[in-house]
Amino acid sequence: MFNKILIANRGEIALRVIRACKEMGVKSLAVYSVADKEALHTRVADGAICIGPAKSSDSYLNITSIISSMEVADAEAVHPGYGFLAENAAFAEACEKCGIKFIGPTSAVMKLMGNKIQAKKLAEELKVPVLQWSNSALATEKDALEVSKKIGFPVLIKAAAGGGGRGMKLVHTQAALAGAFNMARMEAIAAFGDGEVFIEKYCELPRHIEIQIMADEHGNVIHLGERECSIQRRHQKILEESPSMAVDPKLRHKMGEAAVRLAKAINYTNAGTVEFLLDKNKNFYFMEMNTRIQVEHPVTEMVTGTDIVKEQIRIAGGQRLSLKQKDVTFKGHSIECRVNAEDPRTFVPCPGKITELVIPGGLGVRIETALYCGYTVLPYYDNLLAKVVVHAQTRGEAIARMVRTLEEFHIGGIKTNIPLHLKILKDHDFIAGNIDIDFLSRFT
Ligand code: MV4
Repeated sequence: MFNKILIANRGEIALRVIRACKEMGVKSLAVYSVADKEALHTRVADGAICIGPAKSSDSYLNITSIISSMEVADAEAVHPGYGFLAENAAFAEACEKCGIKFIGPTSAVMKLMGNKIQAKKLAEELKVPVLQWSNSALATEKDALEVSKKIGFPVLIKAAAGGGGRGMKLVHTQAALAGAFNMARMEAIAAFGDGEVFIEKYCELPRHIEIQIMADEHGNVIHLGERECSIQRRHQKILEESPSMAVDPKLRHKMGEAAVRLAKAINYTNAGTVEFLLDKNKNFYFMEMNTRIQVEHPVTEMVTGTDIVKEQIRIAGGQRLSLKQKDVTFKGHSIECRVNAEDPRTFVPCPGKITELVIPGGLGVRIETALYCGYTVLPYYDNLLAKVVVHAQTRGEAIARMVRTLEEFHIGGIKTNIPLHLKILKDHDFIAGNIDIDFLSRFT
């Protein structure tokens, strides 16, 4: 096993990884920006190195600075968490070249899955269902029109280098297509330096369901079931749960098997997530693969009793998966609420000093946070304050447990979206499990 791991991240996910390291007897090395000198991850790790100014591009995204820190402090492996460098194939490649173990898949696999056209082609070859699409990148307006007419409106224009909903354009009519196509291409060049776009049939009011997979470096791949992630706003997930009300054991098996098939075909290693849309008729379609640990991984941990982060570290150390597919069982129901520093009505972020803090607890409650009383929430980074995760035997009990937990949670000095969560948790459609990706926009 590794002697020392560098955690190339901050906030709750950095703490999550540091805790796993400590329990495994692995030394943890934090990196921090000048603004994060007093942050909890900086203080709790076995060591910490300052990697630059507050701005992410100068610190948490500074590949040179992070790799130098590894050399200086003699760390053998790096955990990227989520965001920042987690899906940066150039960073993974730099690690490979420097003899540093990147805790995640290889740079080649990250590059492959980073291109949504290649990923979709691969899924299609493997008979993993996909929505009708252009089958390749589109060169001209004329091609775009031809394909769209064949598929039928509405269509979505997506960037090959996009993902997570970035750079998508919904087109309802033939008249609007040319403008949207050119706009999508220009925006893709500006955002990703790659103007390749493709067209897909628009799926109306689907659910966003994702499958967690784990793969070791000996060819073993398993799935840990699904997460229901439909409650989102502008592609920012707000509340996630497992299992999904829409997924029965048979569908779970089919989606899990499809995700495993995809992972095996590319010799995927470490933790990954295969994203699907599930339509009203319970047909599922591959969207993309995320090659990182995800924010919402705890709900999967709660229902399967696995420690995904420890498993990631073990896998990167060359060990075999600690369980086989037949050992994976699903127990009870878990919900995660992302508590953000924001105005609950306008969603405008509101950083500032935490003047009072009461963190809830009790049976079946897990709080993932790097907050402490007196800490100042910084404007430079994302506004996630805490993930409140509950586990109970049934969904109804999990909802009741989440309500009482959020009511106990007191964060003084800044505004949070806890009131929004409480409103969702009391909504009749949510309680009935009648949700889709537009739930929140209808709701607020
Ligand atoms: C779609 C879609 C409907 N039809 N593709 C968003 C994230 C990325 N993984 C793919 N996404 C979607 N792709 C087709 N053909 C719906 C989504 C989608 C979404 C779209 C608009 C607003 C919120 C959304 C949330 C989840 C998924």
